[in-house]
Amino acid sequence: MARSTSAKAPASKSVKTPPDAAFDEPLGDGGETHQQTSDPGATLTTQQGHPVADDQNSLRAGPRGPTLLEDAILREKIFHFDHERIPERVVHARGYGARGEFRLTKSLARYTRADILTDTKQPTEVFVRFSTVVGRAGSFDLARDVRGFAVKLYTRQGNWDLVGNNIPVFFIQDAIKFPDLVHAVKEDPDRAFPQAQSAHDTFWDFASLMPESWHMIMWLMSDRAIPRSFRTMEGFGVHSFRLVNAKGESTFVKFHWKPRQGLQSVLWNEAVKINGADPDFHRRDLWDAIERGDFPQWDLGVQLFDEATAAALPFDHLDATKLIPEELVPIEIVGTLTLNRNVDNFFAETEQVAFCTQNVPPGIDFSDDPLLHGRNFSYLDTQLKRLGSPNFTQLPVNAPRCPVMHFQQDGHMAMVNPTGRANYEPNSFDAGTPRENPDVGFRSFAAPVDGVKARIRSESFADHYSQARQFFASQLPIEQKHLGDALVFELSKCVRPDIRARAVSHLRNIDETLAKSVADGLGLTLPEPAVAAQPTRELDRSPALSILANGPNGFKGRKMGLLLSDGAPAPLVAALTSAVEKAGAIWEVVAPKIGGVRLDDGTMLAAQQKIDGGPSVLFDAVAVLLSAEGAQALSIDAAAKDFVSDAFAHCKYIAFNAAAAPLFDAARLPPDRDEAVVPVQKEKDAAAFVKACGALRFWPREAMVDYDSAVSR
Ligand code: HDE
Repeated sequence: MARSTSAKAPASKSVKTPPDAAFDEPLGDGGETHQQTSDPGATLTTQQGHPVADDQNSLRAGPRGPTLLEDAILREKIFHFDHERIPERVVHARGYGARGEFRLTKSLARYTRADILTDTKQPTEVFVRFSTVVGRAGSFDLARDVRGFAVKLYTRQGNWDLVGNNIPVFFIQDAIKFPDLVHAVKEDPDRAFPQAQSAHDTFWDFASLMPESWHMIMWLMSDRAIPRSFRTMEGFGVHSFRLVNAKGESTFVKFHWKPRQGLQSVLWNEAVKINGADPDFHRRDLWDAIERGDFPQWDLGVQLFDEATAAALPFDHLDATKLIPEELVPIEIVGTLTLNRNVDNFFAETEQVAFCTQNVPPGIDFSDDPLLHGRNFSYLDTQLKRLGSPNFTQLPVNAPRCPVMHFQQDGHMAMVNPTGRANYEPNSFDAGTPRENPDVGFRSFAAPVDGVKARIRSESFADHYSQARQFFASQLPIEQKHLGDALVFELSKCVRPDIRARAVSHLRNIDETLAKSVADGLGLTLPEPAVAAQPTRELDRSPALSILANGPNGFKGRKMGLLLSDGAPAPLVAALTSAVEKAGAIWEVVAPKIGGVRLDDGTMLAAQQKIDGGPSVLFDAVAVLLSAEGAQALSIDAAAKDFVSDAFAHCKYIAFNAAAAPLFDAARLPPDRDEAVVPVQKEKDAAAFVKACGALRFWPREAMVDYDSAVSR
């Protein structure tokens, strides 16, 4: 079953990507794949299509003699293998993609002529790639880090790439500082560690010398940087963009993705353990949810504002270190994104997807945010480096789904090639070649531009602390505590005391109590406040900035871990699993042996995890249902004890049957357990327990079991 490498010539003389471009067909030529064929007797071939007789042995002179250079089959196979990798992304290297669709529910025709924001009838195909920023492609999912939330919308007027993050602001104001930021946060150039984390001297050295980074640092130290799932994160376009209508009028816009799953994060101690137990925690979660038909959804929200509103804001909206609180400019929900298909091939899609912030259809335009302008250069440039050819737009995952008509030609791996003679414009050869079209074509907003050429930072960008303070003030007490703990953790990893002190000097401009408690947690004398370009102002709290105030209202989409032993009570197991399923959640059995457990009615129940491979950090809530013998045996098992004590320490809801109690004692749970450690005896207890699990955590417990207790507030 040969995979063809010949390109199909389009009918038109211009370059045209068929609307059905091989998105459904994993290999770029739209041909058959070499791994999946309906022919059970398919013959293995070389890349050139030569049938292969022996794929186990290379060509040798005698059974113990030298391998022959003549072996073209061996050489081709090794040659191709040697070139399997392409450069990983310089940032956001570790990512995970999925396909889906966007449906507009409310037309924005008053503001824009972009088809995707005005046509409420037709859905638009999308590809989303979530990512961490700092770690390499093989790093773990639960680093404390910003998450990328990049969306490619294949609109009928060309691709729109909304390349956002799960945090609405950024570290720096000017693109010229981006290489410095990234160098500082990535591994040190001499020792190549620490990887995939900001908890080290060079990051905090840079941050403490860059006052503008402190608003984003507050977000990075908050639980936003350790999300429970990609499904439970918000997405933000960050910059102000413009919508431009048919009359050429412009309205500023900020884009938001609001997860219908609610916001949810993990605890830091949990994150550390998840990274060991399942480094692919986030990608597995997304893959599994889509496979089981539990399609994650996000509503698209827009904040629309005119020049007058922008001028009246207490900060400059062109400064990417600032957000516009929802309470000031409300968010209007205009559509929904649904992820409903996993990729067929990770490399072809998730690795080769090439987002470019410059990709906007007519009706969407840029503001003068200097960071955005730098990005508009960087993304195209980086794609050439990574994908190696200006023809990366022809890869199925990148190809627009609308007609593509131009006179650009040739280059590496040109797969979609024009025919005919006229490869320039204007020409008089063929009436069928494309022409510019002022009616439907892209026109930049006619913004007046005036200024003196200079390397300059606007005075209106100078307030570095007021929104950092506002963010902190908008968190619930438990979230404030986590933020303080995170700062202490990260700065404790800095070896140089002067860097720790310089970092705390910024906190004094943000919140005195926070500064004091972090200094205390570090064993540091409170330093003088950092010199501030502008004094910190008191801004109103923004409840929308809290995760816990915007969490899910139920256990739907979550996962229960059932720690079972042989002889566990079958009726309770049945009641619990059916209550979990009724709540739209899922469950997994954790057992001493992966072969499963024999319940007390003699039925066998398969296990998905052996205890030491399925710690409770992988679950949102747990139930421990054991026989007396099982409890006794597990009471001396360190992994079983960790299962229970971690679930307790991470404030999870825990159900148990009476026979399981000895394990709880062995795990040294305090005797006066709280209301979220729930005895279940009868079937109705199971339903009530699952209902209670909707709260996801029992926070009052945290004061009792504070792993990160360096800071006591
Ligand atoms: Fe990026 N960024 N970035 N970035 N960024 C890249 O492009 C860059 C910034 C973001 O899943 C790179 O294809 C500069 C802000 C995401 O493929 C590169 C600046 C935001 C992704 C690049 C920024 C982002 C990237 C690396 C400062 C949030 C992953 C590989 C001016 C709004 C996209 C690539 C994916 C990736 C440059 C700042 C988000 C090098 C120069 C602000 C989600 O081009």
